[in-house]
Amino acid sequence: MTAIMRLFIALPLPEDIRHDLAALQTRLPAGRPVAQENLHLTLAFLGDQPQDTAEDIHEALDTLNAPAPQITLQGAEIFGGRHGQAVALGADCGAPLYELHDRVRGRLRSVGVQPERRRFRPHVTLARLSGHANAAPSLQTLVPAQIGPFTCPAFALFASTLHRDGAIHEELARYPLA
Ligand code: 3AM
Repeated sequence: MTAIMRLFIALPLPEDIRHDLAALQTRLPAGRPVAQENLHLTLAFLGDQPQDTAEDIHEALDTLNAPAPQITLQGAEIFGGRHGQAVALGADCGAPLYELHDRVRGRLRSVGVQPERRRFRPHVTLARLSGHANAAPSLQTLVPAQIGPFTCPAFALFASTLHRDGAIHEELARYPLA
């Protein structure tokens, strides 16, 4: 039987930035905070993939060379809806992050993987709320926040395992950026 893995590609955040985000999370009035070690900026969500495909994806990403993006986290955002809401900080960034996103997608297509088509809105999810919760107070807390600028020196392939009290993310491989 082939193992199936739930995969996504993301920028891990520097430790000091995750620390600052954790301080911000303690001020959120509602929701389930994302664990500090799991804070990331998603580039592509791939969903369930067979292990062979995961290996093809790894090989395709391993030779990708791109500049390291510089990012400032600011701007309160809400994603999702009835089935659950993500409270997030937007990512203010220049062309390198969009270029990296495009190149990652190109590499995925080269191995026959079609990532979701939604427009790329770079963000870091800080907490999850149920679909019917009022997100306004959480968004208000985030409006004045500004974290960075910082540089992400690598992106990574993650496996996500769903558990009752949140997802566990395992970093499978890390790809350096110049
Ligand atoms: O970076 P964030 O937290 O916004 O919401 C999930 C998380 O995004 C998203 O993939 C990231 C790593 O888990 N995700 C989970 N299921 C998804 C789905 N079915 C999804 N994105 C799109 N479609």
